[in-house]
Amino acid sequence: MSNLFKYTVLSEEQLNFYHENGYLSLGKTLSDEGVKQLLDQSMAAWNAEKGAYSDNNSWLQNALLVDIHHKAPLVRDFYFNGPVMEASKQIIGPNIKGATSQLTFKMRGNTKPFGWHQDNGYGELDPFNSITSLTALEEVDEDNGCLRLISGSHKLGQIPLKDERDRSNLESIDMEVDESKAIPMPMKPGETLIFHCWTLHYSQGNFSKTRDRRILFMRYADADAVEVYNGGKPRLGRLLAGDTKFDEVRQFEAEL
Ligand SMILES: O=C(O)CCC(=O)C(=O)O
Repeated sequence: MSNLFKYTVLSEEQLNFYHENGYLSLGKTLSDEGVKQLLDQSMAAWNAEKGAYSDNNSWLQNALLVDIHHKAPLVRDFYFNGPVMEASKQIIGPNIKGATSQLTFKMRGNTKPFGWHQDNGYGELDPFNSITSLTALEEVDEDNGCLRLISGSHKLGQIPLKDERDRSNLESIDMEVDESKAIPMPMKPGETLIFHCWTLHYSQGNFSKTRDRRILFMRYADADAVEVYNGGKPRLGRLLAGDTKFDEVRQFEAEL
């Protein structure tokens, strides 16, 4: 993988920035060749199940392809052993599991936003230190729907949803925030942005007529993290580093 993935050790300054602001750009985590191969494999999976944007599909059908690490071997390697997993160890600690891998795509024509939310709003994990990463598989900017976030908003803690039905997978969460504080996060192909599970973020639709907006979304958690919304059961995700007190986590996807 040495020519595909770009590893860095986070400096003290970067770690402080993350803890203070609730986000950090890791810069390039994929080489150009890595982006190409990862995009090729991701598109094969996307086209097999999704394809172009359609007005007839739901928001989720148009935007997400979950468990992409089951469908694209290079995504699996990037998710399990790549630079973002290494950075997660520096932030969360030595025991890490994968909590989510998915493609979050806005193909051209998809002008629907991802409303303001915390990722711990969709799936509240405890301890409250899980990390989301977005890796750009092409140029992402305000025109095609880059992320916007509110620096320091992770310090607000877990914000209750105004309507608990928002939690069902079929509804998207859309919190009210002071948009004047939002910072756009454009990214070049192969760059990764990470943010805290309480950081408020949003992205507008893709208003480019000529470009898609393709991103790999991954989430990492402490290996013992539990699902608050699910009676405190352990989140099942592959153990990627260290150990866990839960046998079911140790066994989960161990064969992959
Ligand atoms: O892909 C995006 O623009 C945002 C994705 C997002 O906010 C999420 O899935 O939590």
